[in-house]
Amino acid sequence: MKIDVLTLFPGMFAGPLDESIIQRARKAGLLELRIHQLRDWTHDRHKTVDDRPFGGGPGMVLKPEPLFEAVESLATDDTKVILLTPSGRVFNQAVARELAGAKHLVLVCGSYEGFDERIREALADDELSIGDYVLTNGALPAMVVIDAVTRLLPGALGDDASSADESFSHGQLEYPHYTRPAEFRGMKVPNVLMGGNHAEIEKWRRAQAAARTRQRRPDLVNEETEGVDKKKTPKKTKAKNL
Ligand code: 4GM
Repeated sequence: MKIDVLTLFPGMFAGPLDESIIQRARKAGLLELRIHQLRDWTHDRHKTVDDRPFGGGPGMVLKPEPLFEAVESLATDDTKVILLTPSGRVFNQAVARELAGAKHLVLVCGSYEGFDERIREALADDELSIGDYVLTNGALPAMVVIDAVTRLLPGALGDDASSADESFSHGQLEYPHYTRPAEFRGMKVPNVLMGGNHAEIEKWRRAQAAARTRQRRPDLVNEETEGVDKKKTPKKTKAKNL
């Protein structure tokens, strides 16, 4: 998969995506990641990317011209253009799985008060939010999306780990895990895990996961829609103006 990121803060991306599994996926060629400075698509001396809002009000708005030029230079027919914004549909594991099937993503990080509406209307295939809070810019949300998607790419996780066998893949929270020592400061590992009865262990884990999900995340409990995006926010249609 190819991912191009458009940001005013490319320096923020050095570090988080240069470590561990993401770095390994990049080196293996599973992920081709390119971070771009949006100001590279400006033409004025001051590299202006934003301007005051028509109608007045606080803050600045990202101008359409640099973003249109940038996206037009990066996108092909296989590209999904995604804006990171607090008003996007909420990103979750189901959305991550959906994006992991794409060939090419262009992630557009906003800042300030957001994007000129024409960017949303004419450029974006989708708008995502990583949660109901406001950050100074879209770089961290973009990194969250990149991380969640990359680890789902076939071959990204080592032999020991499988993304099919984890929290959320069955729409539930994970069961409790233990490793050695069998007793630590008086706290014992549950007997069932020590016995080697795999059917019993499986049964125990299922029950634990179900109980934990019911208690901590009742919003996730519903057999019919297990593992799917329940609160499916409508996907964006370019024509629709909402
Ligand atoms: C306003 C409009 C995304 C602010 C567009 C971006 C939080 C998220 C920004 C923007 C952001 C999020 C920048 N803050 N919840 N700040 O995913 O891009």
